[in-house]
Amino acid sequence: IIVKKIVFVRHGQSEWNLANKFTGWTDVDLSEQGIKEAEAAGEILEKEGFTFDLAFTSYLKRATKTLNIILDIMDLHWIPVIKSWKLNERHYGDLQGLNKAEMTEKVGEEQVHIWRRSFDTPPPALDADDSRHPKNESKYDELSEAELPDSESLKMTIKRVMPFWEKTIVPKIKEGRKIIISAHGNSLRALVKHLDNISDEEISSLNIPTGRPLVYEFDEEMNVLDSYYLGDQEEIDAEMQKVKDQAKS
Ligand code: DG2
Repeated sequence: IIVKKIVFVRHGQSEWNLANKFTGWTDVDLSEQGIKEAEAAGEILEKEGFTFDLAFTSYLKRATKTLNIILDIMDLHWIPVIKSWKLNERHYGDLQGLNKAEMTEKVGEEQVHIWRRSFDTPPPALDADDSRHPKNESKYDELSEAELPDSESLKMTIKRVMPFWEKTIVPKIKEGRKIIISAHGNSLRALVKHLDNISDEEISSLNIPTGRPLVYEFDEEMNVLDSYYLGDQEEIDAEMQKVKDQAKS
């Protein structure tokens, strides 16, 4: 059988991952460590013999810059890059900009866990007149009223990520294109939930580390044959645990 491989990567550490703030659609930059993580991702992909001829990313610079750094390291500047808001991070509503650990002190661990990992409870919504609302950003002008989020649960995120996956990405995988997707903790959790058939309950314990290439192998019917992170597995496990514990006070 012909095995098709694709690579997902959560952007390297962002300024607000570092500051431990709820980020969502806030367009923050990579931290210095995040840049290094992206470089290391490019290096290990090259070392493991990966190459790409098509890339997908979000409208958020922490993901696009991570992709650019990886493509720079791999000398793959030429490949087409398709950007879509549908790969954006889950919108974190009115929580955007608040510190995760401080909020745990304020409202308790359980409430923050619901905000971060509930399948279908969205965080508190942004007011329509809030200056952070995506309707005030020209990069989201293409979105209809109904598409513009003021907060999203994972379930709502799945509703916009999965059609993009099915209609735009899967046909390219089937054509045999060699694809890398640079996205975000929760937009990737949406994809992994689908690919690994994870239940609504179990997905709450899945955490994705920054800057670590995650490889999926498919057969020609798009059945998942295997999936694995590139890199030191012990380090990666520790990083996943850190993401999980991020909101601890
Ligand atoms: C983080 C994820 O998104 O946070 O929006 O704060 O992947 O873009 O850094 P990312 C955010 P958690 O849901 O893990 O708290």
